[in-house]
Amino acid sequence: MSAPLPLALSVTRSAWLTIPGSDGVKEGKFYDDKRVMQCFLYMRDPNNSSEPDSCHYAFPLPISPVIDTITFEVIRIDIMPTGLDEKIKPLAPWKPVGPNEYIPEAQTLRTDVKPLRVVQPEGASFTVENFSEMGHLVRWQKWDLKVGFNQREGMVLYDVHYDNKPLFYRLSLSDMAIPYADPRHPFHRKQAFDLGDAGAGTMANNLELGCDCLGSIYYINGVISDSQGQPMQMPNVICVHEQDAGILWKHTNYRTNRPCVVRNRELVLQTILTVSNYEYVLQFVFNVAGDLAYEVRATGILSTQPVDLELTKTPHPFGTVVHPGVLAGNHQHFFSLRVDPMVGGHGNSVVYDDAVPMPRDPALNPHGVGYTLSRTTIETSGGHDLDVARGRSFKIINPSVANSVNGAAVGYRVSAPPMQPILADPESFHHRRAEFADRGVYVTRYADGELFAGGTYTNQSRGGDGVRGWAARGDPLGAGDPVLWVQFAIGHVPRVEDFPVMPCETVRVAFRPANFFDRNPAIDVPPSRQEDNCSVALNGAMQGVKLDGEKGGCCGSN
Ligand SMILES: [Cu+2]
Repeated sequence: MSAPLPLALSVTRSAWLTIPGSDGVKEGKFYDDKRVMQCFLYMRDPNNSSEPDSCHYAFPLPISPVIDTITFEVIRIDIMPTGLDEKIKPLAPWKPVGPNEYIPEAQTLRTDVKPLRVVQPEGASFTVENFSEMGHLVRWQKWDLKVGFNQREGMVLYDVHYDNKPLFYRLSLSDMAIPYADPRHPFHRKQAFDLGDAGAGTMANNLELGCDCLGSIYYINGVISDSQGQPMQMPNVICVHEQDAGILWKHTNYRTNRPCVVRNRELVLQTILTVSNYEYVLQFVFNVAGDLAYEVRATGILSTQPVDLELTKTPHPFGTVVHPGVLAGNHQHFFSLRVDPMVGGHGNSVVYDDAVPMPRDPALNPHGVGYTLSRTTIETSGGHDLDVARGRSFKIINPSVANSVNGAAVGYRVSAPPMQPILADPESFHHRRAEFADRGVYVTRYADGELFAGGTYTNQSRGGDGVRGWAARGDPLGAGDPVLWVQFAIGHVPRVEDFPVMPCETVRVAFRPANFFDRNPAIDVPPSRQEDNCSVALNGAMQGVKLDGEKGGCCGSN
């Protein structure tokens, strides 16, 4: 049995537009020099076509028009390969398959989830004030920082201080690259630069109370320019709230059984992007111990493509079948965080420390257990990588400010997860265009206008204008004005569980003080107290239990 494709209505509202990158083919066949968009088409569930939120990514179509974005002409229609290789098969009538919906009304919802409310009876511990038409000053737990918002980067932080000590001049996500692995035409050009191509500000969600974050929330609006240069209000694009983050530090004196425990609390500045099928939850997260983190949660819907129905149970070389007739291609998500530091003031250096085994020595290391640290100062701009075997850690230090306890240069350590570099080969346009996806860390000398790791213009870019090129200048750094570009990634081999909507895949980069303070900066945070927390023992087992010598239960107060 076959059914007609309901193209007339659904295709126009179910396209995934992508700006295909250059592939170097210039004979005209692929129109590499024109400004074009490739449209991946989907259809609505023919049996439920009146539902606007039906998941069309379960119905990918094997045809893909390419549109001249100047004239809006359809300049060609590509037929996609739907087998295991590059062969293009004649189009065949659609064979019916069932839907795969994510909307709640299409599910049998579980009934045993009880409300979980975040209550702050005395209000939030942070304040927000406008310091200009466009900026907000946030103060929380010794932190102060300014928040901006723009079309390209979305949320940007400026002038970040802790306890009036300068830490960061400017922090922003500078770009993303998502290269796909399918080598077949037209998929070989599929690489999204979600900030450069679309704009994190343009794509920012209007956040909703009670949905996107819990508790006492402050919402920040943005203003960007529209495509005609007119101001466009972007309401509720950043939310600010506090969250509990488990235990920060604890010690129990086993001799007296007195515990001292302090809970961690975080201040979250969150913005969420919807870039066609995908969502990115982007957060700057501060804690009470002087830590700052940048967290990305990738969610939303996989970018899907058709695969022959009879191959549903056959392993595919370029992706995972997530639904009958639906292939989700393998891809990598690369993020580049731009860090313009002022740790302890301006005049910073970037170093990395390796933990290295000591050679055996009859006097100094006779048992072969010794290891020590080896510090390397990055003297010229360039690219660097983590080295797990050496426990490599990058640090931003201020050589002219000494720690009051041990005399070390004050610093902040950068903790990024190990990253598999871009897999596309160095000659490929994927690799050339994703200027930041090959190295874990780039360090450049500050230069005006160098804000976006993938270059200023990523649409159909061909590489050469981005952080790899800037770093290659070999600029001397010294204790000058370095800019650190921290890359992190998600290697995404899709799972069936990622469809029809993907549970968040989370990746976090942390900046932690390293010999910056003179002791644990959270030593003055009040202990966790039942009088404040009002926790409830559900089984009553703890009620009335008091161990010998224990003073005041969990909070250890006298
Ligand atoms: Cu992905």
